[in-house]
Amino acid sequence: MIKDWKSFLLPYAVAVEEMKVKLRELRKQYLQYEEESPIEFVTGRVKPVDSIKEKMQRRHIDEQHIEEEMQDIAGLRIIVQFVEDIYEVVELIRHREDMTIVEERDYVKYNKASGYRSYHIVVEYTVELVNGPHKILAEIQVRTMSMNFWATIEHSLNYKYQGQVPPDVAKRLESSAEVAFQLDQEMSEIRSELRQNNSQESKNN
Ligand code: 0O2
Ligand code: 0O2
Repeated sequence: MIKDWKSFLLPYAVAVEEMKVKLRELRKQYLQYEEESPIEFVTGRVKPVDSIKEKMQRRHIDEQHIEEEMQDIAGLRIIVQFVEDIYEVVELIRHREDMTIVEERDYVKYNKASGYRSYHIVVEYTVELVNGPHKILAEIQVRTMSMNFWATIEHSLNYKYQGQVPPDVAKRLESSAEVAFQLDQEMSEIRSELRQNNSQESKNN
């Protein structure tokens, strides 16, 4: 039995704080040297103890295996403007030496049955504590603002109705996820056309 949850969660809390700073720093660097940044904003949280316990029961995870099997105790979210930015951010993380990708789930190309879209990366990250280095797993979810809008509302509706959303509502949520994705695609096309126009104009000048 984990008696002292505060101590157990300490390395995760340190990791979330450090990773938020590091990922937000990337946005600052982009804006310093370029006109746009693939990262719009970054949020992070340590999973609340009640949610950890609920997930342990649901996924039959025992305490000895919680550190390897519950990959989202430390959770980061990177919100981007365009779908293409998701893949750019994933590559940025892949090339970092302080975060090692151990698993990837592309729910952007292969959305979940609910309609959910996001790119999930599980990374190994080392925090330096007073008693030495400690490796933890963290889950980074990379998604557009439109995917975030949908997931935030769908998550709160599911929470409110305790996962018992009526089938017709679930269907509407699923089709609204498609509408959200069409919006993403339209925005990407608009950007691409504007870029083409700009490069044509600069060639002409
Ligand atoms: P958390 O743990 O509070 O970070 P902060 O580190 O947030 O205290 P900052 O960078 O001044 O300091 O905060 P910011 O950028 O104003 O964001 C406040 C919170 O709202 C952050 O995270 C953001 O990631 C989140 N957020 C949600 N929607 C938006 C948005 O459209 N634009 C921006 N810039 N931020 C947004 P949390 O989850 O509160 O965590
Ligand atoms: P939180 O912190 O409340 O968001 P699972 O067994 O599905 O819980 P698994 O297989 O470990 O999880 O990982 P997966 O599916 O890669 O990621 C789970 C997380 O992705 C969820 O965390 C959500 O944040 C998000 N997610 C996955 N599917 C959906 C969905 O259909 N709708 C929404 N809104 N979010 C989804 P938690 O556990 O809900 O935690």
